[in-house]
Amino acid sequence: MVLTSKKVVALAGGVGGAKLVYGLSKVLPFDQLAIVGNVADDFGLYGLHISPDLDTVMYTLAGVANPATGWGLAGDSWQMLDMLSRYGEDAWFRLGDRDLATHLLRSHWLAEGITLTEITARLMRGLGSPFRLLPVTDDPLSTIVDTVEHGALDFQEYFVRHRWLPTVKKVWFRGAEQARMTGAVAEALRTADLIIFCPSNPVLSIQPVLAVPGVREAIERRRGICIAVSPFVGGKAVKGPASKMMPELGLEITPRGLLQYYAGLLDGLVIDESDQQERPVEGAAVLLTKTLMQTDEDKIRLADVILEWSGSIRG
Ligand code: FO1
Repeated sequence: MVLTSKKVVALAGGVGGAKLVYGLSKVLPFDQLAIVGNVADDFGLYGLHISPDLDTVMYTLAGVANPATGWGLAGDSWQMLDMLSRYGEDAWFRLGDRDLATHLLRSHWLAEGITLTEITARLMRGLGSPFRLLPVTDDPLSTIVDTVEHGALDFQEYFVRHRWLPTVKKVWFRGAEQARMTGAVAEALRTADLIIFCPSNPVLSIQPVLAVPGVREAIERRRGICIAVSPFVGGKAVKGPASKMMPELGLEITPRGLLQYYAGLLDGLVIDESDQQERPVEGAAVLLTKTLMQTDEDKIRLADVILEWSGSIRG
């Protein structure tokens, strides 16, 4: 295990990102890891403010995530959903009974005027995780997916209700122009020794973070310390819609395509051994390793290998 004094910032959203963040949390002291979380898949349901990507990372770090789905809480029950169904509601978004407490508290505190950043810190403390999980912005930001079949869909409508079946024409982020990067995120990026783009969906999880004014520029100013971990293994995404939607958007699901997508931001790229043929030839240092994270040991090993290798890429 590498015990390092590096300050690491991980940009993460969704289950793949949470897995690597878990590995990093096991090899870095708590004050040397900050996670910048996507909030553009946040949405309102029955008056509740739900932050799926923040919660996925939070539950994973706290060791309480549902291992089967990656989102939600392990061992949760569904009585509230059953009751909603009895009232004739279409309970398409599965909120577990215990998970509900997170959304209730978050919504209550937001209504009191407390920022999402402070709320996330309180929830993390409550779950006993000492790490800094920083929403990229405290302002409203929403992913909108323009589809051939249904027109513009709010992200969770596309992802959960329509099970990412519709053909994607365009993805954009409502509120991005007005959203302000938080001071905590600006400070974390400014003082980082290493910035890692986690193996999250580039379009749905990382792009909304980069879309917040100032974030891309803050990362560009830190060239020499920025790496991405490819979310692709064997030419397709490990989980979720990336393999389907990226080609629909004309994007290549190869390490080379990823490098083009993150053009101007990366100094290094970590790719799976199975994608060796697709190895980009220029533009970034490349680490070939096993990136598939099935067990906790896989997550910790990958975090360890990345931290060790990252010492050699500094430009
Ligand atoms: N994903 C699903 O595919 N179906 C669900 O019913 C669902 C419920 C859910 C509840 C709370 C939560 O925090 C996440 C939930 N997710 C669900 C996951 C989530 O919507 C997506 O994985 C992310 O937004 C994409 O990163």
